[in-house]
Amino acid sequence: MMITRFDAASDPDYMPRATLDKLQNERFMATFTHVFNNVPWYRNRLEEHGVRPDEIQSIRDIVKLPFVIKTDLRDTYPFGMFAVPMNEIVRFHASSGTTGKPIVVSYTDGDIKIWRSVVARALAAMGINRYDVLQNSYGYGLFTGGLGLHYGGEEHHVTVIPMGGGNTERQIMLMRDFCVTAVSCTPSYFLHLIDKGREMGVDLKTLPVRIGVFGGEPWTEEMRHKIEEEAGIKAYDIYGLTEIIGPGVGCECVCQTGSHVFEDHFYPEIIDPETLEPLPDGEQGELVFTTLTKRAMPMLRYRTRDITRIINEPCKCGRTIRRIQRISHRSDDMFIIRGVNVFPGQIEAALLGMEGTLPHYQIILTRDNGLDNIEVQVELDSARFGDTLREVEIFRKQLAEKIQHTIGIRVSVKLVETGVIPRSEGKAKRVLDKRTM
Ligand code: DLL
Repeated sequence: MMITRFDAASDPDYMPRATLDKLQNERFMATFTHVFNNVPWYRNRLEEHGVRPDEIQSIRDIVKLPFVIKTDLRDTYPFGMFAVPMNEIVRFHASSGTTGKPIVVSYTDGDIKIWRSVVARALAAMGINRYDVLQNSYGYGLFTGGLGLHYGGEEHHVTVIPMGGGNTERQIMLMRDFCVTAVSCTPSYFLHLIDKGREMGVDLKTLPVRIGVFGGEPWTEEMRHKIEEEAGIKAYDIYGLTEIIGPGVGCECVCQTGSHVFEDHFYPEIIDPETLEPLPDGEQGELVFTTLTKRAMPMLRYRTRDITRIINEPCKCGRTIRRIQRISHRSDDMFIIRGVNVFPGQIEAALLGMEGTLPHYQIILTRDNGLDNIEVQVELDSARFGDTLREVEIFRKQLAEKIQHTIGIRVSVKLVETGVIPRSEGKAKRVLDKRTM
């Protein structure tokens, strides 16, 4: 499948690589100078690491720069990373950390324009156009999902319904009555929408909805298939994080083979999370971003904790900007149980690989007399409700074996009724670690 394109070579998605490299270099140098001149925290950090500004001559020297991590942003709360005076700032967002203070980010008018443009490019890459009606069910407010998709949708001339999260019955009603063709929300919330629709006698397959813009949390290929099948839509991945801009750092195109990174604004690197050494394209490691154009709060080498690899091979869509593989997990999502490293995504893939389970699950970790236990609670598909107790028990054992085979340790599986696992309106909480409670 080769997709024909008619965009000019100046379109940043399709720029010749050499032109893009040059642009990245110029923009990186301008950002470095801006940050060095305007953020005392960065100046001190460079000094502590013994890096002189004249050592940074081109983007190749980026590897000499120290990394920025989440706690640096907490330590400088609220405004310590800002690179412009307050009268140039037009917006704040914040990410709610699990503990303590949030991370505060800021935008100039120009930064907002960049954000709108990258989200618009993301929607275009997914095949959304001005005839589409987008129900935006990401949360509005300090979370970047709602306003990010809202402004990006308008920039792309899509009709945006500023729905926000929650009020699920109403979401179904509007989806049907407003002839919605695209929905943006977390994949876990979309599952909830499918279920609620069913309860209300509305099969999403019969509605005009054709595209889902899903991100904000990790999800698996198995989850994509489930969603596409049950709702009769194409489900695309959109990636982003508050510290870099919000949604729209990257997204999938219609080929669905990894997210293109908008490299003219965000420079990606992969590092080994242990040694912190850069890794070549193709190797899996931690994703690090440097913003190339943001003014209010630029980031130099921000460690995302997201684990992926850069795909350098050309994409069939013709875009020259590189892709990242679907984020398999975050390095801090991992839990260690009886010495074995486990990621929730591994369990999700094993569960959804079996017929007869619903995509609603939760992983519960407990400690009993010093011994760690892992229980996976998963909802049973109504198609199995007619099974005998013995059949259900056999199925439960098969599931436990499948997960054990994937993660290498024994787990207990509990099959629960539909609706027992809490539904999320935003990011799903997959792991309940009661060992430390
Ligand atoms: O979740 C921004 C966003 C909103 C992206 C809506 C896409 C759609 P934060 O709350 O700062 O920002 O969370 C960022 O969420 O580092 C990843 O760990 C995770 N994440 C975001 N998108 C994806 C995705 C928003 N498509 C953190 N796949 C990131 C996997 C994702 N993980």
